[in-house]
Amino acid sequence: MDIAQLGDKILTGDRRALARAITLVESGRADHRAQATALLEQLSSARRQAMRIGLSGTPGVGKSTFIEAFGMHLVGQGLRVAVLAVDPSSSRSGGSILGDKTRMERLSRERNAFIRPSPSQTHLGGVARRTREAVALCEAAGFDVVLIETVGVGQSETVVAEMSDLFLLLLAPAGGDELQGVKRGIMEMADLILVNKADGDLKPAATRTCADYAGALRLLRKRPQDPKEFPKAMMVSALQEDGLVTAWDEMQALINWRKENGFWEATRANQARYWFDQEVRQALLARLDAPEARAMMDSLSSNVADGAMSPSAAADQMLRGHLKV
Ligand SMILES: Nc1nc2c(ncn2[C@@H]2O[C@H](COP(=O)(O)OP(=O)(O)O)[C@@H](O)[C@H]2O)c(=O)[nH]1
Ligand SMILES: [Mg+2]
Repeated sequence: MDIAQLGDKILTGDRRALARAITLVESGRADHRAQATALLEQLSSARRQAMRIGLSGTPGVGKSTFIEAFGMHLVGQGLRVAVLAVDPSSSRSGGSILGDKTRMERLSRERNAFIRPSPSQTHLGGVARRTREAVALCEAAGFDVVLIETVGVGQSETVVAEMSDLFLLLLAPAGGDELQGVKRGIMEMADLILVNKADGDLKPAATRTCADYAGALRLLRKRPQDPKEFPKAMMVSALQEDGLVTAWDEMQALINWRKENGFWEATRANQARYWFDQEVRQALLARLDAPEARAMMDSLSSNVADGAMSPSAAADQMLRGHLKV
């Protein structure tokens, strides 16, 4: 594969070249990894930036319906929209967006849209890197907005939030008066809470839920990267395409404020540091999985179990002798 040529095609916005490049960054092969790194280096000099929007919500809350309707709205404004997914469980569920492409039927037919399902990979670290690099590829391909979807499972929200300029939490109207067990840590990541399904019989419940979350957001510690009114909660109906224009206006207002006040740049710089740190940690951990390292671990482990060595002496020997950089 001619990497320079592939890079040039991506810069012209070629979606097939983009799809091929994402396949490349997903590959575990060492030669592919080297090519992917070269490609990303080539493309980074273009310094193109999209608005990266993270979107989280439990299954059934309406993420796919929202992305379809919201994406169509953006495309209608002349914007180019890419949709990616982080789903560490996708090897079990068969892919989060893949089955959903039918729900994004209109968007997937748009020239100015690009939808990429999550690869079937269980390792969250691998999914994180692949998604982060796919985002960079979409930016180089000239997309204006990159939507990064995740299902609300464990750490995947953190992964998505650490690669987004703006983080949306999608919720459904609650039956009772209790908050829907949304973890505090996830609430703290949200820039905008969207209470979906605010239509028909669900409207009154949506109104209550929205008020509850607006109240809960006011109780959180103020973040420096927010103007006065943020984070905020609002109602939408993805199905009836209600509130989407307002939601987009809010997102733009927030992003513009952050750009004007230096938080956009600062956040991206912090995210780059975070991912550098993660990459180093993961690469070190991966060394433990090499066959020789495993064999040495096993043998030292037996020594420790026999009482022939102390755990710390064995660890020291392992680190000095076998994991040297
Ligand atoms: N009433 C109503 N139903 C919705 C809305 N958005 C999605 N749904 C329905 O909720 C179900 C799950 O939607 P889906 O987009 O697949 O949710 P996801 O699992 O979060 O991607 C589907 O039956 C949708 O038709 C909405 O705004 N109002
Ligand atoms: Mg879905």
